[in-house]
Amino acid sequence: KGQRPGVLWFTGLSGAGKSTIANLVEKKLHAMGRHTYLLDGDNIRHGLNKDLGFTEADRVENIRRISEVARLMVDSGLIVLTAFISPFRSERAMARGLMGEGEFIEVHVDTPLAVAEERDVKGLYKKARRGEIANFTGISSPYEPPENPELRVNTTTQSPEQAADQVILRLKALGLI
Ligand code: GGZ
Repeated sequence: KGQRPGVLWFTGLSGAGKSTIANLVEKKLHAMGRHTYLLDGDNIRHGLNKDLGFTEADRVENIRRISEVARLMVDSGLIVLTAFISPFRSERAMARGLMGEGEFIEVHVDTPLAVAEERDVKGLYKKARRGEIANFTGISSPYEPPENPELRVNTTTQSPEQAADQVILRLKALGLI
């Protein structure tokens, strides 16, 4: 019992910790014998979506294609993890609408802008503040936080490992695993 496919949709600011947590969750799912696929900037923005930038229209198209790919992967029985900012509520709702009942698990990686900017692992916030990157999420492009995510994880009070454990617990409660 408790073996269903679905998509774990991570959303949050640049540098919030989406990829880090998604990678840890994927490891834990593998240890449980589940088949997964992680979609992130590395395998999507450099391939399928390399024609897209960061204007509003391009982000909408980015998320639309990712949603359709995730839909196909869920059809094949996988647990799909997506780690994209996905800043707009309407696109996340569209992604949810493509999935079946109970197949869309939205995880808000709720790192405040001040914290992500302070960490600035890639130095992108500094560049965005200097005006060297246009349409940067949180600085010059909006982020609309989810109102009713299946799970919200706080990365200021817990480690990525603890956040990943929380995701696993939620998946058990929802009956995916
Ligand atoms: C936001 C940008 C931008 C702009 C480049 N705004 O921290 P990162 O580097 O690794 O993650 C960010 C990533 C965001 O791509 P997504 O596909 O997740 O965005 S969206 O869902 O909104 O389509 C960041 C880098 O790309 N990056 N320029 N202007 N992030």
